[in-house]
Amino acid sequence: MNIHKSGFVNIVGNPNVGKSTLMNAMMGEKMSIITSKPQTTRHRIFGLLNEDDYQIIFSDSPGIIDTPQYGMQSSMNKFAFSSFEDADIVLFVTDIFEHYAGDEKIIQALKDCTVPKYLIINKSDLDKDNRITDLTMRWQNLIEFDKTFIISAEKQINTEMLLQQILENLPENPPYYPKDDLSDRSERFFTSEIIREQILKLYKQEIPYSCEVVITRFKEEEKNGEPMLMIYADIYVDRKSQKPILIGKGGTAIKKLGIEARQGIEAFFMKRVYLDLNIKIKENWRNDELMLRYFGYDN
Ligand SMILES: Nc1nc2c(ncn2[C@@H]2O[C@H](COP(=O)(O)OP(=O)(O)OP(=O)(O)O)[C@@H](O)[C@H]2O)c(=O)[nH]1
Ligand SMILES: [Mg+2]
Repeated sequence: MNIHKSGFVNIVGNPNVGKSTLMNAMMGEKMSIITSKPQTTRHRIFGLLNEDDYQIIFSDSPGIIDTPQYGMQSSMNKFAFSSFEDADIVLFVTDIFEHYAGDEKIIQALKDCTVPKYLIINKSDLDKDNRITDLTMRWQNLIEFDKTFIISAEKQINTEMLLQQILENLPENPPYYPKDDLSDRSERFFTSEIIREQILKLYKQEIPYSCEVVITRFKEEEKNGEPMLMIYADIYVDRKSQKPILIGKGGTAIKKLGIEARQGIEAFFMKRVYLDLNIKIKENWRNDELMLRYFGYDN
């Protein structure tokens, strides 16, 4: 009988180090949204890499937040730390710029972690002044990792080598999910993420962090003999004053958001899309238990 391997490969680390970029590189697909702003990812997202003899479940997670200021951020941290509980392999991602003092919560979690754990030093393509040798030594003094990989998730340097090592350590198991699934997440989830990605890219300061997107209707219809996705989304802001900012002068900002998000959704589903965006105000939703549950931040 042929051997089949399957297991959870959980990606953890601080915000903005390239966890989602790594997830997408390993999957060869856009699963998680990526932006230059920290705290882009807010949930755990599974990407399923399927071959005849294996199924890797990659788990992307929010970056760990030092001092959570809202219920939403506490939930994000819970999602992140839960990645240690169900992992078969942990990929701890840092980049060539990060420094740890050694007393951080995540360092303790890594020390306590009993499954194989790999140190992933990302963004090697930006290493102009050869920091990597020094960094690797520092890490070796701090934690005993099973393997170290110096990679560029963006340029896909050493990612194939990482995949081969994961396959070696992956436990023998039947698949956990149907073999033709790509993710545990729904079409609605990916749609809301693509809209949020554009909010992160187009708006400044606190605005993206105050927004949440909910898809209220997602339906395929036929328009002029062609399939078209009809999508209605609510964008929640947590202060009244943020609504006019989201709309912009004469509606220019929201119009741009609508166009960019629609194009992103069309590229993802490879279908034409009609997108309707509706702004809603829910004061202080980031600390509102009911709203957090509605938005999927319950643990
Ligand atoms: N030059 C370079 N940039 C990278 C690399 N990997 C990621 N980035 C950039 O780093 C930024 C953050 O990447 P993400 O993948 O969103 O980081 P993340 O760790 O998922 O961040 P959070 O979701 O906020 O926790 C983006 O601007 C990426 O384009 C890399 O290998 N090289
Ligand atoms: Mg991310």
